[in-house]
Amino acid sequence: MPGRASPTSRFPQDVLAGKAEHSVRSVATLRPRGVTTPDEADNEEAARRIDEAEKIVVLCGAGCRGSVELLVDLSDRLRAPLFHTMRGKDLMPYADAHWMGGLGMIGSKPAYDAVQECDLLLMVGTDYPYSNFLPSKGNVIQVDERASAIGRRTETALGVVGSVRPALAALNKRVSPKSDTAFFYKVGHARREWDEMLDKQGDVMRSRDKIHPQAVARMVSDLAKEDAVFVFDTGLNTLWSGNWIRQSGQQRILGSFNNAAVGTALGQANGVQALDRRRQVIALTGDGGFNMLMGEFLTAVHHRLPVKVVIFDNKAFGLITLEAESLGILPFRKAIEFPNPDYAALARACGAQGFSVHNPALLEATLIEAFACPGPAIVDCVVVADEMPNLPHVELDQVGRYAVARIKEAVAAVTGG
Ligand SMILES: Cc1ncc(C[n+]2csc(CCOP(=O)(O)OP(=O)(O)O)c2C)c(N)n1
Ligand SMILES: [Mg+2]
Repeated sequence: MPGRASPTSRFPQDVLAGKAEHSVRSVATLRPRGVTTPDEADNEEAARRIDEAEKIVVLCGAGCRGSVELLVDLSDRLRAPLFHTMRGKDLMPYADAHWMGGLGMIGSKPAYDAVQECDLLLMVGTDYPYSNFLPSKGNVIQVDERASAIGRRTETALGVVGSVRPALAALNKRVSPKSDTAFFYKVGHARREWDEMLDKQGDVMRSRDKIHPQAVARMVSDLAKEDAVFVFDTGLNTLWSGNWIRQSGQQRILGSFNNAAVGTALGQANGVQALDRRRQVIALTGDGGFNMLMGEFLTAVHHRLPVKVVIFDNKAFGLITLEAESLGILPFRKAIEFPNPDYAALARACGAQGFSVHNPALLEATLIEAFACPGPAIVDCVVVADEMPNLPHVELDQVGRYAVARIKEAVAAVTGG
């Protein structure tokens, strides 16, 4: 797909049932996407700017798939931390010292700080959309085979139009190695401290009587197979899954990351599972998202797709509360909050297995049992509804607005208003 728009195909039945009389010659001309070789002059200029810079950060997007060893090589040569976009997260193991985490809300303060502090940000294979996390002073080199992506999100000093692999190979050949490791280790240290905070937030026994959503994501991560496929839905749950899953490097993370369409995780999980029935496929979804397209669970049962559905059950469109609060608007709770069905009973009524867990002490055992089911299963994880996500980068005035919204809510709670 040259433009990479989300494709929609509809075929009339008679087309599907029709028989081609001749072989189709043009099939032979279909090839996987070709490689775009960057311009030599651009490679030279990129290498020159890299050589001039001291502190370099690399932001890696989904376009880096298939080029991981070149990224590591570049990171070693430049002593440059590698950060990733959401779609890039699964490219390398969480534990790899080069792979310092995400940028943005699915990301950390150390990533934000490093990007703001660096002399040069190299954006590779990404159309990362959150401009307020990117530098605004133009110290950016962007490598992308889509010329249209270059300079689209922030001011860019140099655009290299080309596929990631040849571009990285060209840079690795040209750049002079750097010896100063101070920035790399400083960022690495900050990242480890951030991770320790995540560990605490994701500790299943943080509260004795309630499950925090971070613990659900972390437990799923700890129990998943080395090559599991996680499919995320959209909402607050994307933040829990995105920040607390520690990917192995062989696992895949999929989701509606460009469109942010709520309710799509289970349908995607079914599709992935249909391609490989032996691979562990885990859909992580909010309750709102699951409710929107819960019929997909019948598809899983019908086609014997052993997907596992983990529901973050907060009885609300959680992210919408936060969106309202960030604008200083009182959330319209009648529309945001809703009752849920008994998901475990629903799973059984569909002919599958269902589990429900409220007690943090039982979370691990419940997930182990559910993941061991040979067929599809739902795990209803009843989680704390008012958990706040970390805000690696929040403008002070936004913090102010949160506070205003909280005060308005407190007043409303007291006055009934
Ligand atoms: C198809 C679609 N409808 C609505 C939205 C707007 N939206 C974004 S997040 C969200 C809330 C999702 O709620 P839930 O699945 O319960 O997840 P939570 O935020 O509670 O984790 C909504 C409605 C969207 N992105 N896509
Ligand atoms: Mg919800």
